[in-house]
Amino acid sequence: MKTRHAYLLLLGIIIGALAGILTGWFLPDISQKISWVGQFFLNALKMLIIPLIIAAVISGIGTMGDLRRLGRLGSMTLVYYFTTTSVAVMIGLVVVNLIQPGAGMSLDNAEVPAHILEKQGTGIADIVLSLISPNLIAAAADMQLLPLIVFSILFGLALCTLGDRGRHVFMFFDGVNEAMMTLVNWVMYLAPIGIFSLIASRLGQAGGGDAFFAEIQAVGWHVVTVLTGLGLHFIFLMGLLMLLTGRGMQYLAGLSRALFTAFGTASSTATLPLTMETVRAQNVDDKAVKFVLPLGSTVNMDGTALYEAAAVLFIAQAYGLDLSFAQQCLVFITATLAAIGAAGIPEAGLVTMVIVLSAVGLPLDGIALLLSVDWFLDRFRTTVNVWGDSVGAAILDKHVIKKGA
Ligand code: DAS
Repeated sequence: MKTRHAYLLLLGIIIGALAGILTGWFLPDISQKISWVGQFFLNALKMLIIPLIIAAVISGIGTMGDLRRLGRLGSMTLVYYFTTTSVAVMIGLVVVNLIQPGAGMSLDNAEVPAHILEKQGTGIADIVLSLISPNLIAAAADMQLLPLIVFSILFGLALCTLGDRGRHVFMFFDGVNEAMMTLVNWVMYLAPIGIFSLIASRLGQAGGGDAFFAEIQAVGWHVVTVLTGLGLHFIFLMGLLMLLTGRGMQYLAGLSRALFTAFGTASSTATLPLTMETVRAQNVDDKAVKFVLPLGSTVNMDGTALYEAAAVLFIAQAYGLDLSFAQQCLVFITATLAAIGAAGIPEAGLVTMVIVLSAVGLPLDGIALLLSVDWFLDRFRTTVNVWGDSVGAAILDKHVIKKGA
Protein backbone atom coordinates (compact mmCIF):
# COMPACT_ATOMS: atom_id res chain seq x y z
CA MET A 1 0.00 0.00 0.00
CA LYS A 2 1.41 3.42 -0.92
CA THR A 3 2.58 5.47 2.10
CA ARG A 4 0.20 8.33 1.29
CA HIS A 5 -2.73 5.92 1.13
CA ALA A 6 -1.63 4.35 4.44
CA TYR A 7 -1.62 7.71 6.22
CA LEU A 8 -4.99 8.72 4.70
CA LEU A 9 -6.43 5.36 5.74
CA LEU A 10 -5.10 5.79 9.29
CA LEU A 11 -6.69 9.24 9.48
CA GLY A 12 -9.95 7.72 8.26
CA ILE A 13 -9.76 4.97 10.89
CA ILE A 14 -9.13 7.47 13.71
CA ILE A 15 -12.05 9.64 12.56
CA GLY A 16 -14.22 6.52 12.23
CA ALA A 17 -13.37 5.34 15.76
CA LEU A 18 -14.07 8.78 17.30
CA ALA A 19 -17.30 9.18 15.32
CA GLY A 20 -18.31 5.67 16.41
CA ILE A 21 -17.86 6.56 20.09
CA LEU A 22 -19.87 9.80 19.75
CA THR A 23 -22.66 8.16 17.69
CA GLY A 24 -22.95 5.16 20.03
CA TRP A 25 -22.86 7.42 23.07
CA PHE A 26 -25.58 9.89 22.01
CA LEU A 27 -27.58 7.96 19.36
CA PRO A 28 -27.76 4.36 20.64
CA ASP A 29 -30.87 3.39 18.68
CA ILE A 30 -29.59 4.57 15.29
CA SER A 31 -26.19 3.02 16.08
CA GLN A 32 -27.67 -0.43 16.43
CA LYS A 33 -29.40 -0.12 13.06
CA ILE A 34 -26.04 0.24 11.25
CA SER A 35 -24.35 -2.75 12.91
CA TRP A 36 -24.55 -4.64 9.57
CA VAL A 37 -21.89 -2.30 8.11
CA GLY A 38 -19.39 -3.34 10.78
CA GLN A 39 -20.39 -6.98 10.39
CA PHE A 40 -19.69 -6.72 6.64
CA PHE A 41 -16.16 -5.40 7.36
CA LEU A 42 -15.59 -8.12 9.97
CA ASN A 43 -16.79 -10.81 7.54
CA ALA A 44 -14.53 -9.45 4.80
CA LEU A 45 -11.54 -9.79 7.14
CA LYS A 46 -12.57 -13.24 8.31
CA MET A 47 -13.02 -14.36 4.69
CA LEU A 48 -9.25 -13.93 4.16
CA ILE A 49 -7.97 -15.61 7.29
CA ILE A 50 -7.96 -19.35 6.52
CA PRO A 51 -6.27 -19.24 3.07
CA LEU A 52 -3.90 -16.49 4.27
CA ILE A 53 -2.77 -18.35 7.40
CA ILE A 54 -2.25 -21.70 5.70
CA ALA A 55 -0.32 -20.15 2.78
CA ALA A 56 1.69 -17.86 5.08
CA VAL A 57 2.82 -20.59 7.49
CA ILE A 58 3.67 -23.13 4.77
CA SER A 59 5.51 -20.62 2.57
CA GLY A 60 7.20 -19.18 5.68
CA ILE A 61 8.65 -22.59 6.47
CA GLY A 62 9.74 -22.91 2.86
CA THR A 63 11.67 -19.64 3.02
CA MET A 64 13.37 -20.81 6.23
CA GLY A 65 14.65 -23.83 4.30
CA ASP A 66 17.10 -25.00 6.92
CA LEU A 67 15.31 -27.09 9.58
CA ARG A 68 17.94 -26.16 12.17
CA ARG A 69 17.21 -22.44 11.68
CA LEU A 70 13.48 -23.17 11.81
CA GLY A 71 13.97 -25.04 15.08
CA ARG A 72 15.88 -22.09 16.52
CA LEU A 73 13.16 -19.63 15.41
CA GLY A 74 10.46 -21.88 16.85
CA SER A 75 12.16 -22.31 20.23
CA MET A 76 13.03 -18.60 20.58
CA THR A 77 9.45 -17.71 19.59
CA LEU A 78 8.08 -19.88 22.39
CA VAL A 79 10.61 -18.35 24.84
CA TYR A 80 9.36 -14.87 23.85
CA TYR A 81 5.70 -15.88 24.17
CA PHE A 82 6.19 -17.47 27.61
CA THR A 83 8.33 -14.60 28.95
CA THR A 84 6.01 -11.77 27.93
CA THR A 85 2.86 -13.65 28.97
CA SER A 86 4.40 -14.37 32.39
CA VAL A 87 5.28 -10.68 32.83
CA ALA A 88 1.70 -9.78 31.87
CA VAL A 89 0.22 -12.14 34.48
CA MET A 90 2.67 -10.81 37.09
CA ILE A 91 1.59 -7.22 36.33
CA GLY A 92 -2.06 -8.27 36.59
CA LEU A 93 -1.50 -9.88 40.00
CA VAL A 94 0.47 -6.90 41.36
CA VAL A 95 -2.10 -4.25 40.35
CA VAL A 96 -5.10 -6.24 41.60
CA ASN A 97 -3.39 -6.87 44.95
CA LEU A 98 -2.45 -3.21 45.28
CA ILE A 99 -5.78 -1.67 44.18
CA GLN A 100 -8.07 -4.32 45.74
CA PRO A 101 -11.00 -3.54 43.34
CA GLY A 102 -13.24 -6.21 44.82
CA ALA A 103 -13.04 -5.09 48.42
CA GLY A 104 -16.51 -4.28 49.76
CA MET A 105 -18.25 -5.47 46.59
CA SER A 106 -21.52 -7.36 46.97
CA LEU A 107 -22.25 -10.12 44.49
CA ASP A 108 -25.70 -9.82 42.89
CA ASN A 109 -27.26 -12.95 41.40
CA ALA A 110 -26.90 -12.09 37.75
CA GLU A 111 -26.96 -15.17 35.54
CA VAL A 112 -23.72 -16.50 34.04
CA PRO A 113 -24.37 -17.14 30.30
CA ALA A 114 -24.76 -20.83 29.38
CA HIS A 115 -21.89 -20.81 26.84
CA ILE A 116 -19.54 -19.83 29.67
CA LEU A 117 -20.91 -22.39 32.13
CA GLU A 118 -20.36 -25.08 29.47
CA LYS A 119 -16.62 -24.44 29.77
CA GLN A 120 -16.64 -25.66 33.41
CA GLY A 121 -14.31 -28.65 33.79
CA THR A 122 -12.14 -27.41 30.90
CA GLY A 123 -8.60 -28.29 31.84
CA ILE A 124 -5.04 -28.54 30.56
CA ALA A 125 -5.86 -31.71 28.62
CA ASP A 126 -8.44 -29.75 26.58
CA ILE A 127 -5.80 -27.14 25.69
CA VAL A 128 -3.37 -29.85 24.50
CA LEU A 129 -6.14 -31.60 22.54
CA SER A 130 -7.01 -28.26 20.86
CA LEU A 131 -3.58 -28.33 19.15
CA ILE A 132 -4.78 -30.81 16.50
CA SER A 133 -8.11 -31.53 14.88
CA PRO A 134 -9.41 -34.80 13.37
CA ASN A 135 -11.27 -32.73 10.76
CA LEU A 136 -9.39 -29.75 9.28
CA ILE A 137 -12.45 -28.66 7.29
CA ALA A 138 -14.51 -28.49 10.48
CA ALA A 139 -11.66 -26.62 12.23
CA ALA A 140 -11.58 -24.09 9.38
CA ALA A 141 -15.36 -23.77 9.44
CA ASP A 142 -15.22 -23.07 13.19
CA MET A 143 -12.29 -20.64 12.76
CA GLN A 144 -10.14 -22.82 15.04
CA LEU A 145 -6.76 -21.51 13.83
CA LEU A 146 -4.43 -23.44 16.14
CA PRO A 147 -4.95 -26.92 14.63
CA LEU A 148 -4.70 -25.40 11.12
CA ILE A 149 -1.40 -23.71 12.02
CA VAL A 150 -0.04 -26.91 13.61
CA PHE A 151 -1.01 -28.86 10.47
CA SER A 152 0.56 -26.20 8.21
CA ILE A 153 3.82 -26.35 10.19
CA LEU A 154 3.93 -30.16 9.97
CA PHE A 155 3.01 -30.06 6.25
CA GLY A 156 5.74 -27.49 5.62
CA LEU A 157 8.28 -29.63 7.48
CA ALA A 158 7.25 -32.63 5.37
CA LEU A 159 7.70 -30.59 2.19
CA CYS A 160 11.25 -29.70 3.32
CA THR A 161 12.14 -33.38 3.02
CA LEU A 162 10.99 -33.62 -0.66
CA GLY A 163 13.77 -31.59 -2.33
CA ASP A 164 12.75 -30.16 -5.73
CA ARG A 165 9.20 -31.46 -5.58
CA GLY A 166 8.74 -29.66 -2.26
CA ARG A 167 10.16 -26.44 -3.68
CA HIS A 168 7.47 -26.29 -6.38
CA VAL A 169 4.76 -26.63 -3.72
CA PHE A 170 6.39 -23.92 -1.59
CA MET A 171 6.35 -21.61 -4.64
CA PHE A 172 2.63 -22.24 -5.05
CA PHE A 173 1.88 -21.33 -1.44
CA ASP A 174 4.14 -18.28 -1.71
CA GLY A 175 2.04 -17.08 -4.63
CA VAL A 176 -1.18 -17.71 -2.70
CA ASN A 177 0.22 -15.74 0.24
CA GLU A 178 1.13 -12.75 -1.97
CA ALA A 179 -2.33 -12.76 -3.55
CA MET A 180 -3.95 -12.90 -0.11
CA MET A 181 -1.85 -9.96 1.12
CA THR A 182 -3.11 -7.98 -1.90
CA LEU A 183 -6.68 -8.81 -0.89
CA VAL A 184 -5.88 -7.61 2.63
CA ASN A 185 -4.87 -4.23 1.18
CA TRP A 186 -8.15 -4.01 -0.70
CA VAL A 187 -10.26 -4.89 2.37
CA MET A 188 -8.37 -2.33 4.46
CA TYR A 189 -10.12 0.48 2.59
CA LEU A 190 -13.32 -0.57 4.38
CA ALA A 191 -11.69 -0.10 7.81
CA PRO A 192 -12.84 3.49 8.57
CA ILE A 193 -16.55 2.82 8.02
CA GLY A 194 -16.27 -0.69 9.46
CA ILE A 195 -14.63 0.41 12.71
CA PHE A 196 -17.08 3.31 13.01
CA SER A 197 -20.01 0.90 12.80
CA LEU A 198 -18.52 -1.75 15.10
CA ILE A 199 -17.82 0.73 17.91
CA ALA A 200 -21.06 2.70 17.48
CA SER A 201 -23.30 -0.37 17.40
CA ARG A 202 -21.64 -2.05 20.40
CA LEU A 203 -21.91 1.15 22.48
CA GLY A 204 -25.48 1.52 21.26
CA GLN A 205 -26.19 -2.07 22.32
CA ALA A 206 -24.96 -1.15 25.83
CA GLY A 207 -27.69 1.51 25.90
CA GLY A 208 -25.59 4.53 24.96
CA GLY A 209 -23.30 6.74 27.02
CA ASP A 210 -25.33 7.17 30.22
CA ALA A 211 -26.24 3.48 30.62
CA PHE A 212 -22.68 2.44 29.75
CA PHE A 213 -21.22 4.93 32.25
CA ALA A 214 -23.51 3.56 35.00
CA GLU A 215 -22.27 0.02 34.25
CA ILE A 216 -18.67 1.19 34.38
CA GLN A 217 -19.21 2.91 37.74
CA ALA A 218 -20.64 -0.28 39.27
CA VAL A 219 -17.30 -2.05 38.80
CA GLY A 220 -15.19 1.09 38.39
CA TRP A 221 -12.15 -0.10 40.33
CA HIS A 222 -12.09 -3.34 38.33
CA VAL A 223 -11.99 -1.29 35.11
CA VAL A 224 -9.26 0.96 36.55
CA THR A 225 -7.23 -2.08 37.66
CA VAL A 226 -7.41 -3.84 34.28
CA LEU A 227 -6.70 -0.70 32.23
CA THR A 228 -3.76 0.18 34.52
CA GLY A 229 -2.30 -3.30 34.13
CA LEU A 230 -2.79 -3.35 30.35
CA GLY A 231 -1.25 0.12 30.07
CA LEU A 232 1.79 -0.93 32.10
CA HIS A 233 2.26 -4.04 29.98
CA PHE A 234 1.92 -2.04 26.74
CA ILE A 235 4.71 0.23 27.99
CA PHE A 236 6.80 -2.80 29.07
CA LEU A 237 6.53 -4.20 25.53
CA MET A 238 7.50 -0.83 24.05
CA GLY A 239 10.57 -0.82 26.31
CA LEU A 240 11.45 -4.34 25.21
CA LEU A 241 11.09 -3.29 21.55
CA MET A 242 13.33 -0.25 21.99
CA LEU A 243 15.91 -2.16 24.04
CA LEU A 244 16.14 -5.22 21.77
CA THR A 245 15.56 -3.77 18.31
CA GLY A 246 16.20 -0.01 18.47
CA ARG A 247 12.72 0.49 16.96
CA GLY A 248 10.26 2.79 18.79
CA MET A 249 7.43 5.23 18.11
CA GLN A 250 7.72 4.90 14.33
CA TYR A 251 7.03 1.16 14.59
CA LEU A 252 4.05 1.87 16.87
CA ALA A 253 2.74 4.47 14.40
CA GLY A 254 3.17 1.99 11.55
CA LEU A 255 1.16 -0.60 13.48
CA SER A 256 -1.64 1.81 14.44
CA ARG A 257 -4.02 0.70 11.65
CA ALA A 258 -3.86 -2.85 13.03
CA LEU A 259 -4.14 -1.67 16.66
CA PHE A 260 -7.23 0.44 15.89
CA THR A 261 -8.74 -2.54 14.07
CA ALA A 262 -8.01 -4.77 17.08
CA PHE A 263 -9.81 -2.22 19.28
CA GLY A 264 -12.73 -1.97 16.88
CA THR A 265 -13.19 -5.70 16.27
CA ALA A 266 -12.11 -7.11 19.70
CA SER A 267 -10.67 -10.01 17.68
CA SER A 268 -6.96 -10.82 17.21
CA THR A 269 -7.91 -13.34 14.55
CA ALA A 270 -9.96 -10.89 12.48
CA THR A 271 -7.14 -8.33 12.83
CA LEU A 272 -4.39 -10.80 11.85
CA PRO A 273 -4.40 -9.99 8.09
CA LEU A 274 -3.89 -6.31 8.92
CA THR A 275 -1.29 -7.11 11.58
CA MET A 276 0.71 -9.10 9.00
CA GLU A 277 0.38 -6.33 6.37
CA THR A 278 1.40 -3.49 8.72
CA VAL A 279 4.30 -5.41 10.34
CA ARG A 280 5.58 -6.38 6.88
CA ALA A 281 5.36 -2.72 5.84
CA GLN A 282 7.78 -1.94 8.70
CA ASN A 283 10.46 -4.02 6.94
CA VAL A 284 10.20 -6.96 9.31
CA ASP A 285 11.42 -10.10 7.52
CA ASP A 286 8.69 -12.17 5.86
CA LYS A 287 9.75 -15.27 7.83
CA ALA A 288 8.84 -13.51 11.11
CA VAL A 289 5.59 -12.19 9.62
CA LYS A 290 4.52 -15.59 8.28
CA PHE A 291 5.54 -17.68 11.29
CA VAL A 292 5.42 -15.55 14.46
CA LEU A 293 2.23 -13.56 13.81
CA PRO A 294 -0.25 -16.36 12.93
CA LEU A 295 1.00 -18.54 15.80
CA GLY A 296 1.09 -15.56 18.16
CA SER A 297 -2.48 -14.52 17.35
CA THR A 298 -3.69 -17.83 18.74
CA VAL A 299 -1.27 -18.68 21.58
CA ASN A 300 0.40 -15.42 22.61
CA MET A 301 -2.29 -13.35 24.32
CA ASP A 302 -0.63 -11.16 26.96
CA GLY A 303 -3.67 -8.93 27.44
CA THR A 304 -5.95 -11.89 27.99
CA ALA A 305 -3.59 -13.56 30.49
CA LEU A 306 -3.24 -10.32 32.46
CA TYR A 307 -7.02 -9.84 32.48
CA GLU A 308 -7.77 -13.36 33.65
CA ALA A 309 -5.38 -13.11 36.61
CA ALA A 310 -6.70 -9.68 37.63
CA ALA A 311 -10.37 -10.63 37.16
CA VAL A 312 -10.09 -13.87 39.17
CA LEU A 313 -8.58 -12.05 42.13
CA PHE A 314 -11.23 -9.34 41.77
CA ILE A 315 -13.91 -12.05 42.07
CA ALA A 316 -12.13 -13.59 45.10
CA GLN A 317 -12.02 -10.17 46.77
CA ALA A 318 -15.74 -9.66 46.03
CA TYR A 319 -16.41 -12.95 47.87
CA GLY A 320 -14.30 -11.63 50.75
CA LEU A 321 -11.65 -14.30 50.11
CA ASP A 322 -7.91 -13.66 50.41
CA LEU A 323 -6.07 -16.04 48.06
CA SER A 324 -2.87 -17.43 49.61
CA PHE A 325 0.51 -17.08 47.88
CA ALA A 326 0.28 -20.71 46.73
CA GLN A 327 -3.20 -20.09 45.28
CA GLN A 328 -1.95 -16.98 43.48
CA CYS A 329 0.87 -19.06 42.01
CA LEU A 330 -1.82 -21.43 40.74
CA VAL A 331 -3.63 -18.44 39.22
CA PHE A 332 -0.31 -17.43 37.59
CA ILE A 333 0.10 -20.85 35.93
CA THR A 334 -3.51 -21.39 34.91
CA ALA A 335 -3.98 -17.81 33.60
CA THR A 336 -0.92 -18.30 31.39
CA LEU A 337 -2.25 -21.62 30.09
CA ALA A 338 -5.85 -20.39 29.76
CA ALA A 339 -4.65 -17.52 27.59
CA ILE A 340 -2.95 -20.05 25.30
CA GLY A 341 -6.29 -21.84 25.00
CA ALA A 342 -8.25 -18.64 24.33
CA ALA A 343 -9.29 -18.07 20.71
CA GLY A 344 -8.69 -14.70 19.07
CA ILE A 345 -12.37 -13.84 19.05
CA PRO A 346 -14.54 -11.45 21.13
CA GLU A 347 -15.06 -12.43 24.78
CA ALA A 348 -12.56 -15.34 24.60
CA GLY A 349 -10.83 -14.18 27.75
CA LEU A 350 -14.09 -14.31 29.68
CA VAL A 351 -14.82 -17.86 28.54
CA THR A 352 -11.43 -19.42 29.29
CA MET A 353 -11.38 -17.71 32.69
CA VAL A 354 -13.45 -20.69 33.82
CA ILE A 355 -10.18 -22.71 33.88
CA VAL A 356 -8.58 -20.28 36.32
CA LEU A 357 -11.64 -19.95 38.57
CA SER A 358 -12.00 -23.74 38.77
CA ALA A 359 -8.27 -24.15 39.57
CA VAL A 360 -8.62 -22.07 42.74
CA GLY A 361 -12.08 -23.39 43.59
CA LEU A 362 -13.98 -20.15 43.01
CA PRO A 363 -17.62 -20.38 41.84
CA LEU A 364 -18.35 -19.24 38.28
CA ASP A 365 -21.10 -16.91 39.52
CA GLY A 366 -18.45 -14.22 40.01
CA ILE A 367 -18.17 -13.96 36.21
CA ALA A 368 -21.55 -12.20 36.34
CA LEU A 369 -19.75 -9.24 37.94
CA LEU A 370 -17.61 -8.83 34.82
CA LEU A 371 -20.22 -9.25 32.09
CA SER A 372 -21.46 -5.66 31.79
CA VAL A 373 -18.01 -4.21 30.98
CA ASP A 374 -16.25 -7.21 29.43
CA TRP A 375 -17.01 -6.08 25.84
CA PHE A 376 -15.31 -2.75 26.65
CA LEU A 377 -12.21 -4.22 28.38
CA ASP A 378 -11.97 -6.88 25.65
CA ARG A 379 -11.04 -4.18 23.15
CA PHE A 380 -8.11 -3.04 25.23
CA ARG A 381 -6.80 -6.53 25.94
CA THR A 382 -7.12 -7.48 22.25
CA THR A 383 -5.08 -4.40 21.34
CA VAL A 384 -2.38 -5.46 23.82
CA ASN A 385 -2.49 -9.01 22.39
CA VAL A 386 -1.84 -7.69 18.87
CA TRP A 387 0.87 -5.29 20.12
CA GLY A 388 2.62 -8.19 21.91
CA ASP A 389 2.64 -10.28 18.73
CA SER A 390 3.93 -7.37 16.64
CA VAL A 391 6.76 -6.61 19.10
CA GLY A 392 7.68 -10.29 19.08
CA ALA A 393 7.94 -10.35 15.29
CA ALA A 394 10.37 -7.41 15.32
CA ILE A 395 12.51 -8.87 18.12
CA LEU A 396 12.71 -12.37 16.61
CA ASP A 397 13.43 -10.87 13.19
CA LYS A 398 16.43 -8.98 14.54
CA HIS A 399 17.81 -11.55 16.99
CA VAL A 400 17.05 -14.85 15.28
CA ILE A 401 16.30 -14.44 11.58
CA LYS A 402 18.72 -11.65 10.71
CA LYS A 403 21.40 -13.22 12.96
CA GLY A 404 20.91 -16.59 11.33
CA ALA A 405 20.93 -15.18 7.78
N1 DAS B 1 -10.93 -10.87 22.18
C1 DAS B 1 -9.73 -11.69 22.40
C2 DAS B 1 -8.78 -11.51 21.20
O1 DAS B 1 -9.27 -11.49 20.07
C3 DAS B 1 -9.05 -11.32 23.68
C4 DAS B 1 -9.85 -11.69 24.91
O2 DAS B 1 -11.05 -11.98 24.85
O3 DAS B 1 -9.21 -11.66 25.99
O4 DAS B 1 -7.55 -11.44 21.41
